[in-house]
Amino acid sequence: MSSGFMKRMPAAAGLWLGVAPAAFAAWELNMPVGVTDITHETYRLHMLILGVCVVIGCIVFGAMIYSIFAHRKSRGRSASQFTHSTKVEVVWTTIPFVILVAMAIPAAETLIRIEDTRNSDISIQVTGYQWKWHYNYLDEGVEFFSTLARSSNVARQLGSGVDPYSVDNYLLDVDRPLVVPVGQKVRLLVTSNDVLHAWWVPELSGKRDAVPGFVNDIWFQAREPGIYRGQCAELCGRDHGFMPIVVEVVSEDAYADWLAGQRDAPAVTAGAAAGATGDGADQDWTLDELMARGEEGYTANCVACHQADGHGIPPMFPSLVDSDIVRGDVSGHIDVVLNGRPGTAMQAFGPQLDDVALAAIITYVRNAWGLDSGDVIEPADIEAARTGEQLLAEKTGYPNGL
Ligand code: HEC
Ligand SMILES: [Cu+2]
Repeated sequence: MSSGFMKRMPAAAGLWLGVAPAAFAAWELNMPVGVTDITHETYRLHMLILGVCVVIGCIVFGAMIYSIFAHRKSRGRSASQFTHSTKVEVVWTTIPFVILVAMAIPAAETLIRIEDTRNSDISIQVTGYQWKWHYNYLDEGVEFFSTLARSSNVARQLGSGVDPYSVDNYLLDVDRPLVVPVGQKVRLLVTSNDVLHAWWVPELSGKRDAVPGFVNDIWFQAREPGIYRGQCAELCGRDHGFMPIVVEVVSEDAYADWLAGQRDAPAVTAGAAAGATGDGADQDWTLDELMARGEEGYTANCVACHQADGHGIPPMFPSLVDSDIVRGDVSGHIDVVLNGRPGTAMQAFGPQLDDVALAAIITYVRNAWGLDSGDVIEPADIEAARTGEQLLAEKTGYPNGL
Protein backbone atom coordinates (compact mmCIF):
# COMPACT_ATOMS: atom_id res chain seq x y z
CA MET A 1 0.00 0.00 0.00
CA SER A 2 2.68 2.50 0.98
CA SER A 3 4.74 2.08 -2.18
CA GLY A 4 1.73 2.86 -4.34
CA PHE A 5 0.86 5.88 -2.25
CA MET A 6 3.09 8.47 -3.91
CA LYS A 7 2.39 7.24 -7.42
CA ARG A 8 -1.33 7.50 -6.88
CA MET A 9 -1.46 10.94 -5.31
CA PRO A 10 -2.55 12.68 -8.54
CA ALA A 11 -5.62 10.47 -8.65
CA ALA A 12 -6.90 12.34 -5.61
CA ALA A 13 -7.53 15.34 -7.81
CA GLY A 14 -9.88 13.41 -10.06
CA LEU A 15 -11.79 12.03 -7.12
CA TRP A 16 -13.43 15.35 -6.35
CA LEU A 17 -14.69 15.84 -9.85
CA GLY A 18 -17.18 13.04 -9.40
CA VAL A 19 -15.58 10.99 -12.17
CA ALA A 20 -16.86 7.41 -12.43
CA PRO A 21 -15.75 5.85 -9.14
CA ALA A 22 -14.83 2.56 -10.80
CA ALA A 23 -11.89 4.30 -12.45
CA PHE A 24 -10.39 4.76 -9.01
CA ALA A 25 -11.08 1.32 -7.62
CA ALA A 26 -7.34 0.66 -7.67
CA TRP A 27 -6.67 3.73 -5.60
CA GLU A 28 -6.08 1.81 -2.43
CA LEU A 29 -6.24 4.71 0.01
CA ASN A 30 -9.95 5.07 -0.47
CA MET A 31 -12.51 2.43 0.48
CA PRO A 32 -13.28 -0.07 -2.29
CA VAL A 33 -16.40 0.41 -4.39
CA GLY A 34 -17.08 -3.31 -4.10
CA VAL A 35 -19.36 -5.51 -6.15
CA THR A 36 -22.72 -5.34 -4.37
CA ASP A 37 -25.48 -2.73 -4.35
CA ILE A 38 -24.80 -2.11 -0.70
CA THR A 39 -21.08 -1.52 -1.15
CA HIS A 40 -21.83 0.85 -4.04
CA GLU A 41 -24.28 2.69 -1.84
CA THR A 42 -21.94 2.91 1.13
CA TYR A 43 -19.20 4.14 -1.18
CA ARG A 44 -21.45 6.88 -2.54
CA LEU A 45 -22.48 7.86 0.98
CA HIS A 46 -18.86 7.92 2.06
CA MET A 47 -17.90 10.20 -0.82
CA LEU A 48 -20.91 12.45 -0.31
CA ILE A 49 -20.30 12.91 3.39
CA LEU A 50 -16.56 13.29 2.92
CA GLY A 51 -17.40 16.03 0.39
CA VAL A 52 -19.71 17.76 2.88
CA CYS A 53 -16.97 17.59 5.52
CA VAL A 54 -14.39 19.05 3.16
CA VAL A 55 -16.66 21.95 2.20
CA ILE A 56 -17.36 22.70 5.87
CA GLY A 57 -13.64 22.41 6.62
CA CYS A 58 -12.81 24.89 3.89
CA ILE A 59 -15.41 27.40 5.07
CA VAL A 60 -14.43 27.17 8.74
CA PHE A 61 -10.67 27.19 8.24
CA GLY A 62 -11.00 29.82 5.48
CA ALA A 63 -12.88 32.13 7.86
CA MET A 64 -10.34 31.50 10.61
CA ILE A 65 -7.32 32.11 8.43
CA TYR A 66 -8.87 35.21 6.91
CA SER A 67 -9.76 36.60 10.35
CA ILE A 68 -6.35 35.88 11.82
CA PHE A 69 -4.66 37.50 8.85
CA ALA A 70 -6.90 40.44 8.11
CA HIS A 71 -7.72 41.36 11.70
CA ARG A 72 -4.33 40.96 13.27
CA LYS A 73 -3.09 43.28 16.03
CA SER A 74 -0.27 44.78 13.97
CA ARG A 75 -2.93 46.24 11.70
CA GLY A 76 -4.32 48.06 14.69
CA ARG A 77 -7.38 45.86 15.13
CA SER A 78 -8.81 45.40 18.60
CA ALA A 79 -11.13 42.61 19.68
CA SER A 80 -14.80 43.36 20.28
CA GLN A 81 -15.86 42.79 23.88
CA PHE A 82 -19.29 41.11 23.70
CA THR A 83 -19.84 37.89 25.69
CA HIS A 84 -23.20 36.75 24.34
CA SER A 85 -24.88 36.81 20.98
CA THR A 86 -28.16 34.99 20.76
CA LYS A 87 -28.20 35.45 17.01
CA VAL A 88 -24.82 33.74 16.53
CA GLU A 89 -25.74 30.94 18.92
CA VAL A 90 -28.95 30.19 17.09
CA VAL A 91 -27.11 30.15 13.77
CA TRP A 92 -24.29 27.84 14.90
CA THR A 93 -26.75 25.44 16.47
CA THR A 94 -29.27 25.36 13.66
CA ILE A 95 -26.94 24.98 10.69
CA PRO A 96 -25.04 21.92 12.04
CA PHE A 97 -28.35 20.41 13.13
CA VAL A 98 -29.77 20.73 9.64
CA ILE A 99 -26.58 19.34 8.08
CA LEU A 100 -26.56 16.33 10.44
CA VAL A 101 -30.19 15.52 9.76
CA ALA A 102 -29.62 15.87 6.01
CA MET A 103 -26.76 13.38 6.23
CA ALA A 104 -28.63 11.01 8.54
CA ILE A 105 -31.51 10.49 6.14
CA PRO A 106 -29.63 8.69 3.33
CA ALA A 107 -27.35 7.01 5.88
CA ALA A 108 -30.29 5.55 7.80
CA GLU A 109 -31.88 4.36 4.59
CA THR A 110 -28.76 2.42 3.68
CA LEU A 111 -28.34 1.13 7.22
CA ILE A 112 -31.83 -0.34 7.13
CA ARG A 113 -31.04 -2.09 3.85
CA ILE A 114 -27.79 -3.46 5.28
CA GLU A 115 -29.69 -4.99 8.21
CA ASP A 116 -32.44 -6.50 6.09
CA THR A 117 -31.46 -10.15 5.80
CA ARG A 118 -34.96 -11.36 4.84
CA ASN A 119 -35.66 -13.39 1.71
CA SER A 120 -32.17 -14.74 1.36
CA ASP A 121 -31.45 -17.54 -1.12
CA ILE A 122 -28.65 -19.22 0.82
CA SER A 123 -27.78 -19.32 4.51
CA ILE A 124 -24.27 -20.09 5.65
CA GLN A 125 -23.18 -20.31 9.24
CA VAL A 126 -19.79 -18.72 9.74
CA THR A 127 -17.91 -19.60 12.93
CA GLY A 128 -14.67 -17.95 13.98
CA TYR A 129 -12.04 -20.13 15.62
CA GLN A 130 -8.56 -19.25 16.83
CA TRP A 131 -7.40 -18.90 14.00
CA LYS A 132 -9.50 -20.12 11.14
CA TRP A 133 -13.05 -19.94 9.86
CA HIS A 134 -15.67 -22.67 9.69
CA TYR A 135 -18.39 -22.52 7.05
CA ASN A 136 -21.60 -24.52 7.25
CA TYR A 137 -24.02 -24.38 4.32
CA LEU A 138 -27.12 -24.86 6.40
CA ASP A 139 -29.47 -26.33 3.81
CA GLU A 140 -26.85 -28.26 1.88
CA GLY A 141 -25.11 -30.47 4.41
CA VAL A 142 -21.74 -29.05 3.41
CA GLU A 143 -19.29 -27.74 5.99
CA PHE A 144 -15.57 -27.22 6.22
CA PHE A 145 -12.78 -25.24 7.82
CA SER A 146 -10.91 -22.57 5.93
CA THR A 147 -7.36 -21.91 7.10
CA LEU A 148 -4.40 -19.80 5.99
CA ALA A 149 -2.91 -21.17 2.76
CA ARG A 150 0.13 -23.32 3.26
CA SER A 151 2.31 -21.08 1.05
CA SER A 152 1.67 -18.09 3.33
CA ASN A 153 1.92 -20.17 6.48
CA VAL A 154 5.38 -21.38 5.53
CA ALA A 155 6.61 -17.96 4.40
CA ARG A 156 5.52 -16.28 7.63
CA GLN A 157 7.71 -18.51 9.81
CA LEU A 158 11.00 -16.90 10.78
CA GLY A 159 13.90 -18.66 9.11
CA SER A 160 11.68 -20.47 6.62
CA GLY A 161 13.91 -19.18 3.82
CA VAL A 162 10.82 -18.24 1.80
CA ASP A 163 10.49 -14.60 0.82
CA PRO A 164 6.95 -13.42 1.63
CA TYR A 165 7.07 -11.10 -1.40
CA SER A 166 7.34 -14.18 -3.60
CA VAL A 167 4.04 -15.57 -2.30
CA ASP A 168 0.92 -14.61 -4.24
CA ASN A 169 -1.71 -13.03 -2.01
CA TYR A 170 0.54 -13.38 0.99
CA LEU A 171 -1.61 -13.76 4.15
CA LEU A 172 -4.74 -13.24 2.07
CA ASP A 173 -5.10 -16.77 0.77
CA VAL A 174 -6.76 -19.85 2.25
CA ASP A 175 -6.83 -23.58 1.60
CA ARG A 176 -10.59 -23.70 1.00
CA PRO A 177 -12.50 -20.55 0.04
CA LEU A 178 -16.15 -19.88 0.70
CA VAL A 179 -17.91 -20.52 -2.62
CA VAL A 180 -21.17 -18.75 -3.45
CA PRO A 181 -23.24 -18.18 -6.61
CA VAL A 182 -23.34 -14.80 -8.31
CA GLY A 183 -26.54 -12.76 -8.07
CA GLN A 184 -28.02 -14.66 -5.13
CA LYS A 185 -28.69 -13.20 -1.74
CA VAL A 186 -26.32 -14.91 0.64
CA ARG A 187 -27.05 -14.57 4.34
CA LEU A 188 -24.23 -15.24 6.77
CA LEU A 189 -24.97 -16.22 10.35
CA VAL A 190 -21.82 -15.17 12.12
CA THR A 191 -20.74 -16.54 15.48
CA SER A 192 -17.59 -17.64 17.29
CA ASN A 193 -16.35 -20.73 19.02
CA ASP A 194 -13.90 -19.00 21.34
CA VAL A 195 -13.10 -15.28 21.40
CA LEU A 196 -14.35 -12.25 19.46
CA HIS A 197 -13.60 -12.34 15.75
CA ALA A 198 -15.13 -10.33 12.91
CA TRP A 199 -15.97 -11.35 9.38
CA TRP A 200 -15.00 -8.75 6.83
CA VAL A 201 -14.67 -8.83 3.06
CA PRO A 202 -14.71 -5.14 2.09
CA GLU A 203 -15.78 -5.68 -1.51
CA LEU A 204 -18.86 -7.66 -0.43
CA SER A 205 -20.15 -6.12 2.77
CA GLY A 206 -19.40 -4.36 6.00
CA LYS A 207 -17.90 -6.07 9.03
CA ARG A 208 -19.84 -8.35 11.31
CA ASP A 209 -18.69 -9.28 14.78
CA ALA A 210 -18.41 -12.97 15.60
CA VAL A 211 -19.39 -13.25 19.26
CA PRO A 212 -19.42 -16.53 21.21
CA GLY A 213 -22.97 -17.43 22.19
CA PHE A 214 -24.57 -14.92 19.81
CA VAL A 215 -25.49 -15.11 16.16
CA ASN A 216 -25.18 -11.90 14.14
CA ASP A 217 -26.24 -11.85 10.55
CA ILE A 218 -25.17 -10.01 7.44
CA TRP A 219 -25.88 -10.48 3.76
CA PHE A 220 -24.43 -9.79 0.36
CA GLN A 221 -25.45 -10.28 -3.22
CA ALA A 222 -22.46 -10.16 -5.52
CA ARG A 223 -23.04 -8.69 -8.96
CA GLU A 224 -19.90 -10.11 -10.53
CA PRO A 225 -18.08 -13.42 -10.28
CA GLY A 226 -14.60 -13.15 -8.86
CA ILE A 227 -12.37 -13.82 -5.90
CA TYR A 228 -12.80 -11.44 -3.02
CA ARG A 229 -10.45 -11.32 -0.06
CA GLY A 230 -10.78 -10.15 3.50
CA GLN A 231 -9.57 -10.79 7.00
CA CYS A 232 -10.67 -11.25 10.55
CA ALA A 233 -11.25 -7.68 11.68
CA GLU A 234 -11.24 -8.10 15.46
CA LEU A 235 -8.00 -8.48 17.40
CA CYS A 236 -8.43 -12.10 18.48
CA GLY A 237 -5.08 -13.19 19.85
CA ARG A 238 -1.66 -14.13 18.64
CA ASP A 239 -2.45 -15.17 15.10
CA HIS A 240 -5.23 -12.68 14.47
CA GLY A 241 -3.37 -11.51 11.37
CA PHE A 242 -3.31 -15.02 9.98
CA MET A 243 -7.00 -15.85 9.51
CA PRO A 244 -7.83 -14.45 6.09
CA ILE A 245 -11.16 -14.87 4.31
CA VAL A 246 -11.50 -15.73 0.64
CA VAL A 247 -14.87 -15.75 -1.10
CA GLU A 248 -15.16 -17.15 -4.58
CA VAL A 249 -18.24 -15.89 -6.41
CA VAL A 250 -19.04 -18.24 -9.29
CA SER A 251 -21.85 -18.80 -11.80
CA GLU A 252 -24.89 -20.72 -10.61
CA ASP A 253 -23.89 -23.78 -12.64
CA ALA A 254 -20.39 -23.80 -11.25
CA TYR A 255 -21.84 -23.46 -7.77
CA ALA A 256 -24.14 -26.46 -8.26
CA ASP A 257 -21.19 -28.53 -9.50
CA TRP A 258 -19.07 -27.42 -6.58
CA LEU A 259 -21.82 -28.31 -4.08
CA ALA A 260 -22.23 -31.77 -5.60
CA GLY A 261 -18.48 -32.32 -5.31
CA GLN A 262 -18.50 -31.21 -1.68
CA ARG A 263 -21.31 -33.57 -0.74
CA ASP A 264 -19.21 -36.50 -1.90
CA ALA A 265 -16.29 -35.37 0.22
CA PRO A 266 -16.23 -36.23 3.94
CA ALA A 267 -18.21 -33.69 5.95
CA VAL A 268 -15.29 -32.66 8.09
CA THR A 269 -11.78 -32.78 6.75
CA ALA A 270 -8.53 -31.39 7.94
CA GLY A 271 -8.31 -29.00 5.04
CA ALA A 272 -5.66 -29.23 2.38
CA ALA A 273 -3.03 -27.85 4.72
CA ALA A 274 -3.02 -30.97 6.84
CA GLY A 275 -2.99 -33.11 3.73
CA ALA A 276 -5.73 -35.34 5.05
CA THR A 277 -8.87 -36.17 3.15
CA GLY A 278 -10.03 -39.11 5.16
CA ASP A 279 -8.38 -41.74 2.98
CA GLY A 280 -6.59 -44.51 4.78
CA ALA A 281 -8.81 -44.45 7.86
CA ASP A 282 -9.18 -48.24 7.68
CA GLN A 283 -5.56 -49.09 7.25
CA ASP A 284 -2.76 -49.44 9.77
CA TRP A 285 -0.03 -46.88 9.32
CA THR A 286 3.65 -47.30 10.12
CA LEU A 287 5.42 -45.03 12.55
CA ASP A 288 7.35 -43.33 9.73
CA GLU A 289 4.23 -42.64 7.69
CA LEU A 290 2.45 -41.22 10.72
CA MET A 291 5.45 -39.07 11.65
CA ALA A 292 5.62 -37.52 8.18
CA ARG A 293 1.90 -36.81 8.04
CA GLY A 294 1.86 -35.74 11.67
CA GLU A 295 4.55 -33.15 11.21
CA GLU A 296 2.50 -31.53 8.45
CA GLY A 297 -0.67 -31.63 10.50
CA TYR A 298 1.12 -30.29 13.56
CA THR A 299 2.60 -27.44 11.54
CA ALA A 300 -0.79 -26.51 10.13
CA ASN A 301 -2.81 -26.79 13.33
CA CYS A 302 -0.69 -26.61 16.46
CA VAL A 303 2.53 -24.60 15.95
CA ALA A 304 0.82 -21.28 16.44
CA CYS A 305 0.50 -22.04 20.15
CA HIS A 306 2.75 -24.98 20.98
CA GLN A 307 5.57 -23.85 18.64
CA ALA A 308 7.60 -25.86 16.17
CA ASP A 309 9.92 -27.18 18.87
CA GLY A 310 7.00 -28.23 21.08
CA HIS A 311 8.08 -25.95 23.90
CA GLY A 312 5.05 -23.67 23.63
CA ILE A 313 5.02 -20.18 25.12
CA PRO A 314 4.52 -20.82 28.82
CA PRO A 315 2.56 -19.91 30.77
CA MET A 316 0.04 -19.13 28.04
CA PHE A 317 0.62 -22.10 25.78
CA PRO A 318 2.10 -25.07 27.64
CA SER A 319 5.11 -27.03 26.50
CA LEU A 320 4.17 -30.40 25.01
CA VAL A 321 7.70 -31.75 25.43
CA ASP A 322 7.46 -31.44 29.21
CA SER A 323 3.77 -32.30 29.45
CA ASP A 324 2.63 -35.11 31.72
CA ILE A 325 -0.23 -35.67 29.29
CA VAL A 326 2.10 -36.17 26.34
CA ARG A 327 4.49 -38.32 28.36
CA GLY A 328 1.59 -40.20 30.01
CA ASP A 329 -1.32 -42.37 28.90
CA VAL A 330 -2.24 -42.40 25.22
CA SER A 331 -5.95 -42.24 26.02
CA GLY A 332 -5.58 -39.09 28.11
CA HIS A 333 -3.59 -37.48 25.32
CA ILE A 334 -6.18 -38.38 22.68
CA ASP A 335 -8.90 -37.06 24.94
CA VAL A 336 -7.30 -33.59 25.31
CA VAL A 337 -6.79 -33.22 21.57
CA LEU A 338 -10.23 -34.56 20.61
CA ASN A 339 -12.23 -32.60 23.16
CA GLY A 340 -9.98 -29.67 23.98
CA ARG A 341 -10.03 -27.95 27.36
CA PRO A 342 -13.24 -25.94 27.61
CA GLY A 343 -12.65 -22.35 28.59
CA THR A 344 -9.05 -22.31 27.34
CA ALA A 345 -7.44 -21.67 23.99
CA MET A 346 -7.05 -25.43 23.60
CA GLN A 347 -9.96 -26.09 21.27
CA ALA A 348 -11.58 -29.43 20.48
CA PHE A 349 -9.88 -30.78 17.37
CA GLY A 350 -12.28 -33.75 17.11
CA PRO A 351 -14.74 -31.87 14.93
CA GLN A 352 -11.98 -30.22 12.89
CA LEU A 353 -9.64 -33.05 11.90
CA ASP A 354 -10.29 -36.55 10.66
CA ASP A 355 -9.05 -39.74 12.29
CA VAL A 356 -5.96 -40.05 10.13
CA ALA A 357 -4.84 -36.49 10.76
CA LEU A 358 -5.41 -36.81 14.52
CA ALA A 359 -3.65 -40.17 14.76
CA ALA A 360 -0.70 -38.76 12.83
CA ILE A 361 -0.44 -35.58 14.89
CA ILE A 362 -0.65 -37.39 18.23
CA THR A 363 1.90 -39.98 17.11
CA TYR A 364 4.15 -37.17 15.94
CA VAL A 365 3.93 -35.27 19.23
CA ARG A 366 4.73 -38.40 21.24
CA ASN A 367 7.80 -39.20 19.15
CA ALA A 368 9.20 -35.82 18.08
CA TRP A 369 11.67 -33.60 19.90
CA GLY A 370 13.55 -36.55 21.41
CA LEU A 371 10.49 -37.98 23.16
CA ASP A 372 10.74 -41.18 21.08
CA SER A 373 8.06 -43.00 23.04
CA GLY A 374 7.63 -45.48 20.20
CA ASP A 375 3.84 -45.15 20.61
CA VAL A 376 1.95 -45.63 17.34
CA ILE A 377 -1.59 -44.27 17.34
CA GLU A 378 -3.74 -45.61 14.52
CA PRO A 379 -6.88 -44.01 13.02
CA ALA A 380 -8.87 -46.86 14.59
CA ASP A 381 -7.74 -45.70 18.05
CA ILE A 382 -9.14 -42.25 17.34
CA GLU A 383 -12.39 -43.72 16.09
CA ALA A 384 -12.71 -45.75 19.28
CA ALA A 385 -12.11 -42.65 21.36
CA ARG A 386 -14.69 -40.75 19.31
CA THR A 387 -17.33 -43.34 20.00
CA GLY A 388 -16.80 -42.81 23.70
CA GLU A 389 -17.02 -39.11 23.07
CA GLN A 390 -20.35 -39.49 21.39
CA LEU A 391 -21.79 -41.47 24.29
CA LEU A 392 -20.67 -38.74 26.68
CA ALA A 393 -22.32 -36.18 24.46
CA GLU A 394 -25.57 -38.12 24.50
CA LYS A 395 -25.45 -38.35 28.26
CA THR A 396 -24.91 -34.66 28.90
CA GLY A 397 -26.88 -33.41 25.94
CA TYR A 398 -23.94 -31.23 24.93
CA PRO A 399 -22.34 -32.31 21.68
CA ASN A 400 -18.62 -31.63 21.72
CA GLY A 401 -17.09 -28.86 19.73
CA LEU A 402 -19.63 -27.77 17.15
C1 HEC B 1 -4.97 -21.58 20.05
C2 HEC B 1 -3.85 -22.14 20.74
C3 HEC B 1 -3.70 -23.64 20.70
C4 HEC B 1 -3.66 -24.46 19.60
C5 HEC B 1 -3.80 -24.07 18.14
C6 HEC B 1 -3.43 -25.78 20.09
N1 HEC B 1 -3.34 -25.78 21.46
FE1 HEC B 1 -2.99 -27.37 22.63
N2 HEC B 1 -3.18 -26.19 24.28
C7 HEC B 1 -3.38 -24.84 24.27
C8 HEC B 1 -3.52 -24.38 25.64
C9 HEC B 1 -3.78 -22.94 26.08
C10 HEC B 1 -3.40 -25.51 26.45
C11 HEC B 1 -3.50 -25.56 27.97
C12 HEC B 1 -4.95 -25.72 28.35
C13 HEC B 1 -5.14 -25.68 29.85
O1 HEC B 1 -4.95 -24.60 30.41
O2 HEC B 1 -5.48 -26.73 30.39
C14 HEC B 1 -3.16 -26.64 25.57
C15 HEC B 1 -2.97 -27.92 26.02
C16 HEC B 1 -2.65 -28.98 25.20
C17 HEC B 1 -2.32 -30.30 25.65
C18 HEC B 1 -2.27 -30.73 27.09
C19 HEC B 1 -0.98 -30.32 27.69
C20 HEC B 1 -0.95 -30.50 29.18
O3 HEC B 1 0.11 -30.87 29.68
O4 HEC B 1 -1.97 -30.22 29.82
C21 HEC B 1 -2.05 -31.05 24.55
C22 HEC B 1 -1.63 -32.51 24.52
C23 HEC B 1 -2.23 -30.21 23.41
N3 HEC B 1 -2.58 -28.94 23.83
C24 HEC B 1 -2.07 -30.62 22.11
C25 HEC B 1 -2.37 -29.84 21.00
C26 HEC B 1 -2.35 -30.32 19.64
C27 HEC B 1 -1.98 -31.74 19.22
C28 HEC B 1 -2.71 -29.28 18.86
C29 HEC B 1 -2.90 -29.28 17.35
C30 HEC B 1 -3.80 -30.24 16.82
C31 HEC B 1 -2.95 -28.14 19.73
N4 HEC B 1 -2.74 -28.52 21.02
C32 HEC B 1 -3.31 -26.88 19.28
C33 HEC B 1 -3.47 -24.02 23.17
C34 HEC B 1 -3.50 -24.49 21.86
CU1 LIG C 1 -10.13 -13.61 14.54
